[in-house]
Amino acid sequence: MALDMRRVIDPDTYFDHNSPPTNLGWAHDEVDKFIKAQSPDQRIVLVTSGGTTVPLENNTVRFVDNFSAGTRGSCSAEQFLAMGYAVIFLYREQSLQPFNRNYSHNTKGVLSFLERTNGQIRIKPEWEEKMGQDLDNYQKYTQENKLLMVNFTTLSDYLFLLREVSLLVASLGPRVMFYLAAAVSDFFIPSHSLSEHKIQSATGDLTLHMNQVPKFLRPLVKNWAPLCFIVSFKLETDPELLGPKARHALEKYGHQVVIANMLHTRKFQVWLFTKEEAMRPAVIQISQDDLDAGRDIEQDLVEELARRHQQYISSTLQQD
Ligand code: PAZ
Repeated sequence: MALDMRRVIDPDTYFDHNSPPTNLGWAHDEVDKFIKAQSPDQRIVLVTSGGTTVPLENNTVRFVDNFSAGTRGSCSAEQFLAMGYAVIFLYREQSLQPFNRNYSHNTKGVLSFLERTNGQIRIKPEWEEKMGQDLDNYQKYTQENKLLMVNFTTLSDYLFLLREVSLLVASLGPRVMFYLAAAVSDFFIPSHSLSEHKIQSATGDLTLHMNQVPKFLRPLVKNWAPLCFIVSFKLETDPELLGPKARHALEKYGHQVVIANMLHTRKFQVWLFTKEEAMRPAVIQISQDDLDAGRDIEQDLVEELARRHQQYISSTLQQD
């Protein structure tokens, strides 16, 4: 399979030529209700999480996927809630969700938190405390209107939903943080070039022509939500590229923070690039022992971002 990736189109053209997701109207109404239910000084974060798909067929059998389990996003959402934020969680369907992530994708084995005793199914004693906390937290935050979950599957779903939510929360200004941890495809096949039905193998090898996805961070920062505190992520596999690409993103889009991480060490180490710390980014890291003991790097990362977000809110209030 050969990939031919060329032609850059602008964001507006993208929306004109692709169909919105079926949950766009629902998401609009729910986000609108959610933000109206918050108190005037409530800090809000939009957490994006999981990878986008790029379908190869209109009746989709095959698609190109972006790597992301949703660990960063779901774990961060829990931390933001614990720090008093209201969270809009825009996530890839079937990826990890806050408070459910340890059960739906349990690495210790399917349903390994359950056992049968005297014919009765019950939670294993060692899981009871954690599960109880997760259940209580999930119920508390949803009932208090502090957690709203919106799902996407394709790149197109994601972009439409991101624009919709951004435009709705933009009026709340600096007290909104964007935490863009989703892994979003850089390439796509425009809908008019998609095969209607399943691509057949009878004709031999498959060559794909993929267009470059417009850079949506530009309109997000400049037009959709210009007063909000925006944190983007940069994932690389070549260590030589990570710093230069993170700095380039900051210069190009002019937002507040780029969090840089390497694929294989992302659970242990991340770098925070800002305009002031472009050459000496702050490092957040934990050890394998910390991880084994149940500590997630997101605890420290979210704490640090919440601190910086508070400074940003205070500095914009001083300017008024
Ligand atoms: O979801 P996950 O925990 O498996 O991975 C998180 C991540 C690596 C997708 C995230 O930290 C990230 O870097 N997101 C942006 C990816 C990108 O550059 O498109």
